[in-house]
Amino acid sequence: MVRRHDPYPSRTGGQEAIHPRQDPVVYGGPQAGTPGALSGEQLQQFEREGYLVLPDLFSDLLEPIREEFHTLSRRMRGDEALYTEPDSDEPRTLFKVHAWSDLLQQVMRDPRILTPVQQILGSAATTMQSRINIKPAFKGKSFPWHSAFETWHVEDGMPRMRAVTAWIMLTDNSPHNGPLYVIPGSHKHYVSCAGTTGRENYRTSLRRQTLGVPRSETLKDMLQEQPIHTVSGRAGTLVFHDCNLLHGSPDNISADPRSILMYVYNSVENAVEAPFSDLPPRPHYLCDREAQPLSALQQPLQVPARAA
Ligand code: 6CS
Repeated sequence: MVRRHDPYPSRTGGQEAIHPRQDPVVYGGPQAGTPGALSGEQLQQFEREGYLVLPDLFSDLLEPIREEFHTLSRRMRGDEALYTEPDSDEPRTLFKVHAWSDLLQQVMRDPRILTPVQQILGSAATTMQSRINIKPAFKGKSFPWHSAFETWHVEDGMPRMRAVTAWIMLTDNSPHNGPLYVIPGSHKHYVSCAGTTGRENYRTSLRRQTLGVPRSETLKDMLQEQPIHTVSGRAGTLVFHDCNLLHGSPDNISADPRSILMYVYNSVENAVEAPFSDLPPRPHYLCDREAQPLSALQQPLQVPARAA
């Protein structure tokens, strides 16, 4: 059997190593005259730092999204797509929210998100994954440093770095309530991690990830060159981050809950293949292998005011 070429090997049983990224970060460009399009400067910033923050862009939809989430979290209790915290039964992440909710499916197609996504990917996009992450006050647990692409490549078969994560802050994200930490510029390197992936690794990794986490020595070197940025902002802020950006987040020991709504957009020219781990693919709620190209709503989504 001829072995498939793997451009980004990881967890192949060898030692950890750092390789340069082989793919562009931004595949498209400015779209003068298109409402909501990112400027050349914003695209350059995303290319350089690997993330971009657009304050308050979704403030108008916060209430309906929050209400929808409360309904969903009651309805989905006990479902496989709802993951709990490592040490308790508190909900941690609800996956594939765009499939369980019309509203969240429409938000996914809102041009305020989809136009920049198409600029970054230089193509139409599909939604590979969506989720709501919940970090309750005092109890919400951390996520360690990792590149999402590393997992998607090994466990889902995403071939190249041509995907972007877009997320909306559903509560204020302060420096204290377990916000996202990123290492700007880290998306230009690929950390090929040690270890080998076990069957159904996702059952534990989504509660507490251990594989695909770079060694402390590697992180120390990276952080000497480029210190951590904390991604904070008011509820309603929209953030884009590159699929290979090293990110993580600390426990929430503050009195303020933190939650976010997240969509992973993959280029239609980067369709997922068989996982590079050679293990069976992860379930549909983690990686939608049948996702169709998305068309943007004609206008930014407007939710009618409810009668008093
Ligand atoms: O498993 C996933 O798809 C995502 N979640 C985690 C906790 N790590 C890898 C990736 O970002």
